[in-house]
Amino acid sequence: MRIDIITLFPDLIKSPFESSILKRATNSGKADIHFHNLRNYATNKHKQVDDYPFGGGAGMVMMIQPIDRCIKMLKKSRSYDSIIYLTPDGEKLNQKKINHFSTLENIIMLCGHYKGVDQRVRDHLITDEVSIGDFVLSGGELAATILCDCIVRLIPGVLGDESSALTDSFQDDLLAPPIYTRPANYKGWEVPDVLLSGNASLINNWREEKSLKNTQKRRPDLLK
Ligand code: 6GU
Repeated sequence: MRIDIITLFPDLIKSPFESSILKRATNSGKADIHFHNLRNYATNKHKQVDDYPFGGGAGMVMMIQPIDRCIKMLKKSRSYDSIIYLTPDGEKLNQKKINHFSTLENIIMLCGHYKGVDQRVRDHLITDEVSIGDFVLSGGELAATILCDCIVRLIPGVLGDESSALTDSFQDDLLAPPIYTRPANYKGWEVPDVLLSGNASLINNWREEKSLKNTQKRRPDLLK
């Protein structure tokens, strides 16, 4: 999978790709991530990428020309399955959407800043609009990083234990059960006996029950 991230602040998000799962995925070639500094696609000599909003109002608007040039350049070399704009007024991200994105070959992510992009970018160049939740970030970069992380870990072969993505919270609309490791007793705080029993079917039942109880207690909305 190839992901092209278009941003005014590439340095803001390069480092998360240099550790852990994202690093392993890129080093092994399973994920191919490229950063594009929008300023390099500015069309005037001041390298301008934003301008005042028509009709007045506070804040600046990201101009269409640099974004169009950058996307056009990328499209010359390959076709894209999805061109995602990260914006707080996009569709709220969930595991189902992430599962879908993880099946795609080529994705562009456009990170918004200031007041956002000229509406014509959204109307004519973007195929998907994603928000990561009901709160406002200062830009789309951190959201794009989160989206990349969520997608890349689902690419086959990226996670060490192949089954582990399947037992994530949300993968079946249930929260994950509690987990424990050694020591079985720490300062008198004990691990539930059933997990030490060696009885796989008892353990499975316990985990399913805990998943359901956790979900009922913390996220009843998921059960509807
Ligand atoms: Cl995708 N961008 C920004 N700027 N804020 C957000 C967001 C995205 N998702 C939630 N808040």
